[in-house]
Amino acid sequence: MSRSRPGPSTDPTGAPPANADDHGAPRRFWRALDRHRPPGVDTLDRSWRSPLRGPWLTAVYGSVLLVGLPLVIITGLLDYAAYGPRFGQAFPHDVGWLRLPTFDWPTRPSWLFRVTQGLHVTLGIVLIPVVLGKLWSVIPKLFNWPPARSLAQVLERLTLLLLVGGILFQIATGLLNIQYAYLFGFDFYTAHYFGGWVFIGAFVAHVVLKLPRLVTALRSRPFGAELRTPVAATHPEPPDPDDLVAARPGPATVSRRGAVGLVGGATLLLAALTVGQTLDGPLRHTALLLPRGRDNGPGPNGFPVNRTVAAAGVRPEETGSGWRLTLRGADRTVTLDRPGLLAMAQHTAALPIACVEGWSTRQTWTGVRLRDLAALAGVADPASARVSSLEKAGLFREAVLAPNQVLDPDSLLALRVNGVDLSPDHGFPARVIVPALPGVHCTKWVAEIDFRVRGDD
Ligand SMILES: Nc1nc2c(c(=O)[nH]1)N[C@H]1C(S)=C(S)[C@@H](COP(=O)(O)O)O[C@H]1N2
Ligand SMILES: [Mo]
Repeated sequence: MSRSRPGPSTDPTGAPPANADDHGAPRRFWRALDRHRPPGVDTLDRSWRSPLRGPWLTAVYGSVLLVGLPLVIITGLLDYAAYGPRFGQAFPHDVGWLRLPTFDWPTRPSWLFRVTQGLHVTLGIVLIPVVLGKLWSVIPKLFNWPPARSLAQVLERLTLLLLVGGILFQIATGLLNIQYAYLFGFDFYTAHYFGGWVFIGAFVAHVVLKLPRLVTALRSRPFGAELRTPVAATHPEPPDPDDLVAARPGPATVSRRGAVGLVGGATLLLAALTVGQTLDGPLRHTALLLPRGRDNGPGPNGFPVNRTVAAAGVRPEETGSGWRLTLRGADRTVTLDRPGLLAMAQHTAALPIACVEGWSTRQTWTGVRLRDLAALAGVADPASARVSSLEKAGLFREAVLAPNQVLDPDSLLALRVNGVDLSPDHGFPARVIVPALPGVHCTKWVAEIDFRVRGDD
């Protein structure tokens, strides 16, 4: 043993000497593990010397995550619900027994999805420095030898593997998605969804196991006093049962205030570079980390475009004067051209578009109410509406709307935005805009709406 002080043997689940549960062969096994130390382990053990590591610092980072991560989890699950799993249009489609109770995503408040989506992405990004700080504070434990001293510890360390692996995986896939959206296609959603559940399970186990330690550790040093302590007065914490404090701490080069400030500062910087994508106004220019946070030129159509008309493969001749909208109802099919739609009652509403990549923006849309179109097709009380675009294939080709999303008085087939015609990139000749509907379902370049009657499949 390289350690100069008794370590986890004070732990009730610990190793030798005597433990009522540990006898015979199992006991010999854990002892042998302890004796056969792989080369390098002791050197490594001695090289973790920061006097800042200890229960208090770990608990400070931990308590931020204890508040922040549940918000990321809940908003993430809400986003899944917002996609309308009931219509088979949330990814992944089949989640087996992980299926949550389905409910119709509300249309009010109209900024609901903007908030859940924005919080999920923004918090997911700004918590990264806290996650890294917390991992730094416990990293020597990764190289502890023996890796476990009992079966209970093996299990605990397994949950840690899922916890750390889970959060790093979620961060990596999430970051890649907001940078290069839909490169992953189906696979990103599947990975991020199931990765999320792995993380949730490990997170709950970890909180249950460690919450008492967190509380004790926070109480051990008053926060305010700690923030006033300079480097010169920064000393290691007393040895702790979790072995977080270094066995041979070196002198402090940063205070705990410095360590907390570094992580806090990094978090604020990330926040400053990120929030702009969720807010309108001049702050949009500060969303430097996000390719999609940028303006789309000046003018009434100058707000972010997720996929351009060219990228979608919609040709100009399809959206010209030959364009027709087809409405299908129970017993009739109605065809309208753009002048015909403009001759109908027009309604104007200020509604946000909120994209899964995190950006959102509120614009003023004008067009025909979806419920008026439903009535025109003879389905005043639809069970659903399937909206198809001019696109031939792909994830965005069509979207299904629930009854509340068709009937809301602000749900529109928009023809104009901010007082002018929609630009080709924003969906000319007509696009769907519905309060609180995820951006991905606000179909652009609409070709057909199929209103289903209640009682149909
Ligand atoms: N037909 C079609 N509709 C679409 C898309 C698309 O690629 N094709 N992108 C969707 C996505 S993901 C979003 S976020 C919004 C973005 O609308 P905007 O480009 O007008 O801002 O349009 C949605 N509607
Ligand atoms: Mo989107």
